[in-house]
Amino acid sequence: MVLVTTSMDSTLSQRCRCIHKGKENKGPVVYWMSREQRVADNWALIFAQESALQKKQPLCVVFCLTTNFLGANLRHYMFLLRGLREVHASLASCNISFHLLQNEPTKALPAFIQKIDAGLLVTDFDPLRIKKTWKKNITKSINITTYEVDAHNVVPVWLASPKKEYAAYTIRKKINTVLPEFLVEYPEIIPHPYPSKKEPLFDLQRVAKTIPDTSVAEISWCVPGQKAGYTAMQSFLENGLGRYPESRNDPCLDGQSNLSPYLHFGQLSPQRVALAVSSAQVPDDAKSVFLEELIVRRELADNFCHYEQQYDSFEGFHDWAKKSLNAHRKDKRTYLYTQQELESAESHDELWNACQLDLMHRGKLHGYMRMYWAKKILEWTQSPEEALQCAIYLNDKYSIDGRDANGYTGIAWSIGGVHDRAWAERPVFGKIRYMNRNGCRRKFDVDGYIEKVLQST
Ligand code: FAD
Ligand code: FO1
Repeated sequence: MVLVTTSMDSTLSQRCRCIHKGKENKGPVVYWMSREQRVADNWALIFAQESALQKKQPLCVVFCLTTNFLGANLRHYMFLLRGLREVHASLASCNISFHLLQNEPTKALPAFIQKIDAGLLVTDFDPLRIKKTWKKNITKSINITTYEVDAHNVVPVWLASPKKEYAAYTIRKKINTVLPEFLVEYPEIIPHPYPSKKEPLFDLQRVAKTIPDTSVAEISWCVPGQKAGYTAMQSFLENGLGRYPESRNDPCLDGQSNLSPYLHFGQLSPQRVALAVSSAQVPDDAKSVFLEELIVRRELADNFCHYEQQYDSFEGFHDWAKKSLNAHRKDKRTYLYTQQELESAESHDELWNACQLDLMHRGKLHGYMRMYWAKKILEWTQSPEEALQCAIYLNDKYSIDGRDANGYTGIAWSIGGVHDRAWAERPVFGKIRYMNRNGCRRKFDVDGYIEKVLQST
């Protein structure tokens, strides 16, 4: 049994949980990296190295590449693969081998564990259904002990709350009460004294050729990788954080951090960002507004996807919302569009079309416009189920930060009122919060935004 010794960071043991009790063999420790694709500030890697040091064993990191992950395409895979090449090099400098296994984890991982006669398996927590299924199938077919580490949330999801939370106001206090204990500095990864056999760096172009869906081009405005993620964080702290409260909701200003691609692929640690924000020389108000999004909103999304099995379907909405949307199923839709018409930005509304063009070409739609974009899909499709399916499809196909707990939750908020309250009842929406163009006009220069998008696409 791996002892969580006092030398381990005191929060570390609370971030780990044993998901499979097997044999405690000798042999290397394997970290199956999936959500957290970085070396620094990664609790799962920290725990794996501590365990390997205790057992005086080598440490190997594996990433199982599946080329059809939830509809991902070349835009996503190139960002991911470029980041993994950097991870490979950083690990090699610490005598830790990195293995890119090109197959489903349920096939590739047990075979790898057997091949190197591994003694312990560590992996990172992810609330998505596909990850839970992978883990369930893998732990059925291996006989070594397996730990899961929540290296994404500052407060481990199972500690923040034992249940699905109703809204931000119900989880905020639970997180903020223990935040001082968990928002701590990270131990460093050290050169591993028990080296594992070096692995050659994988050939990016060769692996890229195995990606079947090349229908969406790579993005160019955001450089992938842990180094670029760290630089992007620093540049936001210097130039954006101070004005975040007043500029974050205006799509004509570049007022968001643009960190979500790095956070989604785990190339940057949210806890690192929170530590840096907390010690930044900016007004406290700017810090708290940003940390509310980065910690409370983001960790609420993990809470929702972890505890709500049906986080991406109508059934995952609250009863009041299901009842209200059901009562308005038969309401006449003034406009009705197919997924294809929406995907090609052919609605009657040029503001919505600009959002869709922005999403397709830039690969990241402004946070405020995401709400408007999703709510209009509810208004212009035949049913809430169709709206959900279409919003998830378009968001995951084009958004660089798609396939994320934040996305499924953001769409459930927009279409199903998850984490929101009931509003004045109206056709189609029932009591789901409504948004329209006039509301946008009151917030920002709508024509300016449309102009900006049309110029850049
Ligand atoms: P900033 O405003 O700089 O925020 C910094 C970080 O805080 C974000 O990266 C994110 O981790 C967190 N955050 C901010 N707002 C939210 C929020 N509302 N919910 C949860 N976390 C938040 N986020 C994704 O990461 N992937 C998605 O696919 C995604 N799809 C969305 C779809 C809809 C319909 C809606 C309403 C929201 C969606 N969001 C998604 C949440 C949010 O819009 C994005 O996280 C944010 O716009 C990312 O850009 P940023 O990092 O520049 O944000
Ligand atoms: N995780 C994996 O373990 N293997 C993959 O092949 C993989 C591909 C992938 C493609 C696009 C994308 O957005 C995410 C992808 N992920 C993959 C998961 C990702 O690393 C994150 O763990 C989750 O998406 C965040 O919950």
